[in-house]
Amino acid sequence: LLRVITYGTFDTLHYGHILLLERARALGDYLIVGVSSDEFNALKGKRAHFDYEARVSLLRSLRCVDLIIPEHNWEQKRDDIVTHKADIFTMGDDWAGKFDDLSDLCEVRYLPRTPSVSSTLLRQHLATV
Ligand code: C2G
Repeated sequence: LLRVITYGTFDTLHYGHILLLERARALGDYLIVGVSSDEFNALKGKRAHFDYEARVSLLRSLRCVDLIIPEHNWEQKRDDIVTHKADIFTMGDDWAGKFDDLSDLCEVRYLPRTPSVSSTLLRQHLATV
């Protein structure tokens, strides 16, 4: 069975994240998601609205997510891939090329990012239908 791994903050979980996770899961049979800790977000220069526990609890509700692990730093991916026997590493293509160094361990795939879905975009769209 093919095991897929991906990482992210997944703050204010939205359509773009969910599409990405469903497509990541569809690359194989089992999806592992590394969720950025609040401390790592600070390192990434990202301020999440929701804390780690809240972001994890939302992801747990998704059928396509099989296992959640914490993401504490940039360096852990290689160990995670080995530990969790991941066959495919995938990220949205805003990261295209950035993780190609992992290709000695597993397949590296970048999936098209969903044009960021915002209430403004939705409102504009709904006004046209
Ligand atoms: N994403 C997407 N469409 C969006 C927003 C995000 O496809 N409209 C994807 C991103 O490409 C990423 C995943 O959803 O693959 C999670 O996005 P973020 O939570 O923004 O994660 P990021 O801050 O990019 O952290 O070590 C990797 C980092 O943890 C990635």
